[in-house]
Amino acid sequence: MKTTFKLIMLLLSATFLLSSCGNNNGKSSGSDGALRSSNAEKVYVAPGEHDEFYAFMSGGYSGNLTVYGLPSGRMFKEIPVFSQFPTSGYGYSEETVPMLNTSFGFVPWDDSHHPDISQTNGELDGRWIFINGNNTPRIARISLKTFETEEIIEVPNSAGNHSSSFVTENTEYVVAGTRFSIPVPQKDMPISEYKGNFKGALSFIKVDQETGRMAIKFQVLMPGFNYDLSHPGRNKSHGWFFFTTYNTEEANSLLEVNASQNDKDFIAAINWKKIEEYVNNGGGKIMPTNYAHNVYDEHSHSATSTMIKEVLTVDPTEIPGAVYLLPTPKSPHGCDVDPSGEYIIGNGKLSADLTIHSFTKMLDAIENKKFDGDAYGIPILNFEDILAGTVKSGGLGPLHTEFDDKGNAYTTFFISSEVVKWKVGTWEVIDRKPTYYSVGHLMIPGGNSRKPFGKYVVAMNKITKDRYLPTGPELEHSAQLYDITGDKMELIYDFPTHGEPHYAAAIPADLIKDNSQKIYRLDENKHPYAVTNQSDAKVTRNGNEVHISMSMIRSHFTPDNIEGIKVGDKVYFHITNLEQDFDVPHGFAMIGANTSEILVMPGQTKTILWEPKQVGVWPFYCTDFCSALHQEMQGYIRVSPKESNIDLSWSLDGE
Ligand code: RUQ
Ligand code: CUA
Repeated sequence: MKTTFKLIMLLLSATFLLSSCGNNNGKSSGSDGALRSSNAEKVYVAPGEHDEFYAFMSGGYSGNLTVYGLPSGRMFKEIPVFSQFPTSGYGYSEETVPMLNTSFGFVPWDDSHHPDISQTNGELDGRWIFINGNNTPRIARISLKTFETEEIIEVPNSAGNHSSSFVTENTEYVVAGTRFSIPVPQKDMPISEYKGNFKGALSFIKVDQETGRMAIKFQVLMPGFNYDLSHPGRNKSHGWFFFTTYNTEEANSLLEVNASQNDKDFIAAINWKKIEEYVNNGGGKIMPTNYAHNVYDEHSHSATSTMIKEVLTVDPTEIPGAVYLLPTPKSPHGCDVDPSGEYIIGNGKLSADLTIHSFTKMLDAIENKKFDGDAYGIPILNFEDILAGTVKSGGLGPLHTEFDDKGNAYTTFFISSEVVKWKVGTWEVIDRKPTYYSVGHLMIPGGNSRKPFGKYVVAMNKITKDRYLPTGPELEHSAQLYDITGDKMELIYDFPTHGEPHYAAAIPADLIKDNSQKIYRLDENKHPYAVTNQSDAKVTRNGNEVHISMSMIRSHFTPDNIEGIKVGDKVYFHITNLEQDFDVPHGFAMIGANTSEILVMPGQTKTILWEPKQVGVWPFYCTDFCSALHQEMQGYIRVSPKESNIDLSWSLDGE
């Protein structure tokens, strides 16, 4: 106990040391190539030219997902996922409010962590990207055709949905594992009775190959450890999924000490194919629960939220051969599998070395029962019998490993603030480069697949300090781009990132860009209040609810004068953008609106609620500079007292 505590203190002080002496590091990178002028060419994307890769970075506490180009580091878009986004009206417009519905009610934010791109045969296919909501456990699916969030499913029996949202080789499943173990089902009980009584749910969410629709197929109820990160098996290990665990001590207080006692935690190896077969044959137990499934329809431009009342759970001890525990030193974080599927890497963040397990040896150890006891009935494999090797890097705090296409691996070391390149199979260290500062995760395009594109590595750093002009106490995080085409890595670029990118995924632009949607077709618009022809614009009243079906086109609204609205009304503006040209959105802003503005894409209909509070004549206008006459794109609403009997009327140019 004492030694562990000392080790932690040592590691912590090392972090402080690095971050504080880091202040002159910005200038010391000359030998690392940051100042070499030829590097400028490597990241320079000339005006009008396109980047080679799309990079998707999680937003962390922003709850969203940001899209960048590589190598330029230019940010293209923030995709709203778990958080309200007044820029477009996501989470405010009537159509998108259901996207943020949960069993806890409307939750308009989250902490988004780990994006992963869909795969076919273990290769990136550019259909969808998934990301987890960490706080209120959810998984989102985003279309890479529209770059919009299409679906969010809540994950019951889960808390701190962290070992998520990684996909299997053919996107059969997107997997979500709980970080915190909890009582399952939830109940009122003393916290001190955690040990032996809480459970960790690992959820396997089936993805429909045509539509992408998600449905929880089963949850594996594991012992009450913390499940940190996960990766699918691939190639020969396809059919398995691997999860790092920590707090195998099952401590419920002062985890920084009490969850660092065991010399080894585990990687949990789950044979999901076996469990799938088991549940397909009627295995498992249906448990009553309550969780939201929210789906956005591209044609009605509207989301619906459905509450689901049960989930299928499985007890891993009842399925022989389904789950094993691989001892792994010391509170591992990243759980990574190399492109061949043979090596499973546990990045023990409190250790110096990196432990690599062999999948072949794992199967052999299972076959020959080389066990070292069990945990709650789950066999623990004997460490020596499954060990493939160790990378003795001399770094501190290994966190996450990705791979290139030449048999090399790249590991971040948080405490020693560096990226270490090593050879898969010989475990020798080839190169190491500092990061500025305190790198968390790293990303190689396709790094979590059979086919990585080993041209760049992006390091996502936790601490920015002096890398950019100061912006007060709050700074954006910093990413660093390394060229990894040579033997030695070369730092070639720094760029700020939005929120806190915990993780990222990138894909060659060619796999997405030609499929990217340009407009929504008006003739496919199925929104109940769509106005596809401006002569159909109208205003209707139902009690104190007023529905305005309005259209917009360069550069007017139809109607643009409305009378007969009263204080106390609930006014719904249903606005259709009649444009059918790429990149001609119009916006809509109403004075005193307690919601947000909305941005309406060509062919789309969106609705915003306005509750007029004051008598008068109030203007609205277009918020997106859409033409030379954009400033003319405006209108008026007359608001009369509650008891007035002025009839509803609307017009455009007196008609
Ligand atoms: S992740 S660094 Cu390691 Cu969810 Cu944050
Ligand atoms: Cu429409 Cu500005």
